[in-house]
Amino acid sequence: MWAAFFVVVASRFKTGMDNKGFVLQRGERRLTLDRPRVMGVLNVTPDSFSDGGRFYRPESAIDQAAGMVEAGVDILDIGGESTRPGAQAVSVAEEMDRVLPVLETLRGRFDVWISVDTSTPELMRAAAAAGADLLNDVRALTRDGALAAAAELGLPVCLMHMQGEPSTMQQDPRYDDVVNQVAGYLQERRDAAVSAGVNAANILLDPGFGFGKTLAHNLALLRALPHLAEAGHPLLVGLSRKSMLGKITGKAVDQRLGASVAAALLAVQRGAHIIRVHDVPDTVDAIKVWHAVTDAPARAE
Ligand code: 9MG
Repeated sequence: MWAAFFVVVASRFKTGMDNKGFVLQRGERRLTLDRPRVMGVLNVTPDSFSDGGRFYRPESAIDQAAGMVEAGVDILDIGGESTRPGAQAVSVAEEMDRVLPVLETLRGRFDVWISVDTSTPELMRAAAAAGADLLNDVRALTRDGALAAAAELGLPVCLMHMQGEPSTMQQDPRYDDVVNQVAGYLQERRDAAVSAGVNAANILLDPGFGFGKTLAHNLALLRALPHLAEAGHPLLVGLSRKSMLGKITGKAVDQRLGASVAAALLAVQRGAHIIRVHDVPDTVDAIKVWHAVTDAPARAE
């Protein structure tokens, strides 16, 4: 019995859990995931699907980030490559030119966690040197050199599932069993990352809503979040303003606030640890309500 107890305790240390849950670590900086965290989307691309490239100018992106920080964001996610369905690839130089000046300015100004949304090893290295805390890779470290870069840098990393590439991924996506295939892929990429030297405690998994998936696939995955959490890693999810919400509500991308907040809460309820959103103030409020209900004593006197 004691042997079993020690195995459980040791495995909790090994996977980065303390008694309150998961903890991401970047050097001395720690982000506890004992409560749902809000990641704010900061696209510095001319063609992002949800904000139409409004924050493409570095000054606009910085103002936008300042608003998110004031609203209580936990992580800023800066991306210089559009990954919306149909988007074309961007050169490494262009992606670096878009992201690095914004990252450098934000790092000098704010203490919140900063994530860089990239699959490009050169940018991963430059971003780490500029003070990024987290790598968010929608290609799950599959690009040449990405596994080695992530292992060498020691930053927490999010491994996301995508079927295909953004330019074609929404052309008739198919699965035999979407939940088990996505779970299997994430397990495979997690094992590859750990074998390359990434600390298992610093790995987040993400089913990749909308990345090569129909509405039915996305809904099956949302329902199955508790099953995906059984892999023993914190879950990051992005549902904000996505076309699945447009399909459900019939609303255009700039009219999906209510649907996005509802989807975020449903994900939190099913065990998501980090919610990637455009509308930070409304999501922060929704999570406050969620806390008030879940933290309340079972019976009020
Ligand atoms: C960059 N990006 C766009 N959508 C995303 C999602 O759902 N998850 C993650 N991790 N990144 C995303």
